[in-house]
Amino acid sequence: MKVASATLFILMASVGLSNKVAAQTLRILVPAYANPCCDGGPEMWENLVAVASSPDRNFELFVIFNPLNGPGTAVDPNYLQSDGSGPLPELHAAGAIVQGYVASNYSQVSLQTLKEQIDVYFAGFWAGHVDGIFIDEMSADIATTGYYQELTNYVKSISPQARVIGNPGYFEFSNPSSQNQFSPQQYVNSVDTIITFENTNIEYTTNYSPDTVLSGLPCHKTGHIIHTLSSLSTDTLNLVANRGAGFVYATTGVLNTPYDQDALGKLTGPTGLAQLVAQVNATRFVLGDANGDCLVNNLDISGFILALTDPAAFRGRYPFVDYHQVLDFNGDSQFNNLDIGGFVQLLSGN
Ligand SMILES: [Ca+2]
Ligand SMILES: [Ca+2]
Repeated sequence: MKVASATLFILMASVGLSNKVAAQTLRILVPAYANPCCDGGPEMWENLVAVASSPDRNFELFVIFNPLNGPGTAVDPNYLQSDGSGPLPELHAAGAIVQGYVASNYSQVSLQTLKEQIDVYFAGFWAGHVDGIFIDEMSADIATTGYYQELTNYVKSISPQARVIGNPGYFEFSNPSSQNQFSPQQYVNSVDTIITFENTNIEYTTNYSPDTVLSGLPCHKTGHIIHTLSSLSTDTLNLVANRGAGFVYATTGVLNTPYDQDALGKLTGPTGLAQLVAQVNATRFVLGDANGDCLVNNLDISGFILALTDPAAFRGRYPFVDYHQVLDFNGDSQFNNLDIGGFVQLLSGN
């Protein structure tokens, strides 16, 4: 599509502007802690494979793989059989992003032990089936920044594309030792994504009060895990979106094992995962967010131009950004030059 050079100039000149809108491109992060051997496990894993395989899936599906509170000491054939079949390779082949689980016990587990567990996921008996690492029991003390940064660096040294998700499960960070070696920003950046809420829905609706360091971050930086919902509702996902988190899991499951069941808290019967997927699809974009980071700012200009001039290249770079919706400023269900004015207006705050 031809774009007037004067228009491109206007787009490129829209610099120095603040973020206008924070809403959502949600990714689902499923703590798939039920073993596919038994109870609700077979159904959970079948449903995960079905969701991952669906041609209609237009979001990234992350699955936390936790065979034995960590990688375990041998292959569990319920996940992976000796002939290479099983729910784990099926899920991975269907395009789900598999995060291997490790627990850091609030930085009390030795780095050497965790590195050995990470090795098992990437180079040991789970090799080829794991994409990233989920660090549970992340300390909220920013003095531990160096510890988590070292783990992240280690993962990246093995697999530069791997995502490291850390889970303090809490939205406020502390500095009890009054150290000044690390800043809150460095703490948040010690992992790729930080889970800043993991608790009940009542806590989420009444007591969520995030640390100031969490404001204005792109949505791939934070995630929220909400359990003990009375029902799955788009209200919950809209709240997650409005709070700027890009990774979500929501379930009616309850303590002590909210993730050993499906999203409707069931061990058997119809799954809640499909319902969660439908709700995510209904809440997942913000007008003008060309690069899918949930913020609208100058970083979206190059994506906007790419979508206008080379749609195939845009799809290659941002596969889950539906630019026909996200960049349709004049509401005519198409994306073309007629949408430039609305985008410029939004960026310039007019
Ligand atoms: Ca953006
Ligand atoms: Ca349009």
